[in-house]
Amino acid sequence: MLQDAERKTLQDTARRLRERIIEVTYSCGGAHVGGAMSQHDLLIALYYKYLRIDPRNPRWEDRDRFVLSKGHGGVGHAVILADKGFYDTKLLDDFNKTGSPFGMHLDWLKVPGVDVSTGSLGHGLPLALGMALGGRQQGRDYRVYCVMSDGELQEGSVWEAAMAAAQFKATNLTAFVDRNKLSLDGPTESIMALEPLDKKFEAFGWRVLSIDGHDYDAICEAIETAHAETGRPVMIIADTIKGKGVDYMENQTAWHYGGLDNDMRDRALASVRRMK
Ligand SMILES: Cc1ncc(C[n+]2csc(CCOP(=O)(O)OP(=O)(O)O)c2C)c(N)n1
Repeated sequence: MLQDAERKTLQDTARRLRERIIEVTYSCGGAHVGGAMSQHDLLIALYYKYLRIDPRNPRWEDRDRFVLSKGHGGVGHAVILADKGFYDTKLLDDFNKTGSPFGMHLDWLKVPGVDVSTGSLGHGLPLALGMALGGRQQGRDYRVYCVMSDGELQEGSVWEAAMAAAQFKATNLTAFVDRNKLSLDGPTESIMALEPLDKKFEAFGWRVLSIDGHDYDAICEAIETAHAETGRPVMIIADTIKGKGVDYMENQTAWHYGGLDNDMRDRALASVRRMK
């Protein structure tokens, strides 16, 4: 269990940065806002409690690595990196505009704090595994975290990496599935069924933890369980809500990607401000 004050700090930070996601989505004309909202509490817990990083030294060799394999959620990652001090938050005023360092998918050569460019789904887990094995080979004690979307699990490369991570006992790798159950054009279970997803990863040799992906006590407990695991890599299947926090976006496939007019922005902000 988290202390009340710490839980509240995480929730307040999450709410404040959900507002930033809405502001950036409004100003840039459109973004993958539904998935940015579902992944958000996982990223907040990692960035504000666990990741060993130094915003003044983004390429520090002993930093923990973070791979947003669902690279289309870049708008959510970008507001967090700005808030952590990797760059001036004013830069986000031009997010995804011509000449900006920020594309919809973040480029690690242009955006400080990004460890790897993602966007083409299915590459993040293999890359994260390579970083984890590389760190172990070099005798470094950094950890690697990877967040995937559930629709992304259609990519065969995810399962190749899952097999290899278990084979090589990559316990310095912790992966998450943002299990919001909706993909770009409908429910995952009608497009390409994933269930029983926990059993699939278990069969591939992972320890699987299934949690509420918006509950900070559950997220933190799962991450700490993963840190303590010595035999198998850990997959955290986080039950989430696409569009979490914005009432009219929640569980709506249509909000996979979207733009906001003034009224939509105001209603989205009001909804987020009502969150705990
Ligand atoms: C290899 C590849 N194929 C297709 C796409 C286009 N695409 C972007 S997001 C997306 C769906 C991603 O999964 P989903 O579960 O919808 O993500 P989330 O709900 O977490 O936003 C697809 C197919 C892509 N980025 N990469």
